[in-house]
Amino acid sequence: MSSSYDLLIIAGDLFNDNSPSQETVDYVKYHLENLAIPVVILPGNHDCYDSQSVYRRYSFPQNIKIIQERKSYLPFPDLDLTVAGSPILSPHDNQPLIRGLSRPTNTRWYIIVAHGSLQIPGRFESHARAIGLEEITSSNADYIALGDWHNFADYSQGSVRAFYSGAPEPTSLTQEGAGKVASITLSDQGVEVESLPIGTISTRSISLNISGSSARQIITRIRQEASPNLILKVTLNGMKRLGEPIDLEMDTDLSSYFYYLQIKDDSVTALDNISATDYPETHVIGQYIRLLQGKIVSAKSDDERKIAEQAMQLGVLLLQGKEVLK
Ligand SMILES: [Mn+2]
Repeated sequence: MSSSYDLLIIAGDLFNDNSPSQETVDYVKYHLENLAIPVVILPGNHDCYDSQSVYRRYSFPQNIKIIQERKSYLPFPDLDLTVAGSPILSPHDNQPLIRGLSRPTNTRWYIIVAHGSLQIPGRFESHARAIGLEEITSSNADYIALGDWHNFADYSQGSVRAFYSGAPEPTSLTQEGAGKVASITLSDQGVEVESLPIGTISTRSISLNISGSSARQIITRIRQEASPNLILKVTLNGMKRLGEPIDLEMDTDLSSYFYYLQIKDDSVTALDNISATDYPETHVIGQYIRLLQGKIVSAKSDDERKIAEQAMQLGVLLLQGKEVLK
């Protein structure tokens, strides 16, 4: 892939913190060096350029340029291109990221790299490292490579193209737009931006109605979704079987079938000892209990009795306003 590209820009948070293992740093160095093209790294808030920065403690290969000072301009004469940006210098650094940069006159292409959150009135406000939309509009850049948010997103303003490439892999369920890089083509036709999927991990949410199911059946059902590259969220609803607590921990390695498994239990526990005397006959719920009790007593088989018992449980829970039939 790298053979068809001239430059790689990493818009911050390449490392999750400033103390990655030697192994991780070696892995990153090896692969970036192997690209054999210039790589610009902007320190983000997770890997900020403070005194303990990973970028100070390790030396990086020649082709990697780390932005170390505010308002840096890195010229690439062969490409007739300049990359400008300000690194994050401490975890609470709140200095402007785009404002104050100006287009150099001696370059054809002008790219800004910035690591922060856009300020969009009514949607995202008063966030640290905020970037106003008007800063994009007035930047005079050909392209702004944004980092910090994990989903691929287009925030172009006016004639300035500005994108979050997003994270190369999702790290949580809310990151369905992650797993991409932004591929930029600069030509006489202008600036073309494409999202290229490179991620291997996907996210999915499912909900299971567990009414009448045993823990074993629920585990079997969840295991049908098994994939080592899947972030799965399972919401359980319905009614837990009487006298059978659902213990999904009985399968201790259920989560090992997934990249990440999250189970949210919204189910309702069956009622113990529903007694007609607790509910007056004049109330709908009292009428219902008496009707179902009659059916339980007169059931002609075990199956028929079980169905009537479950109907009584579900009906009472529903009449109490519980959501058991989602
Ligand atoms: Mn960040």
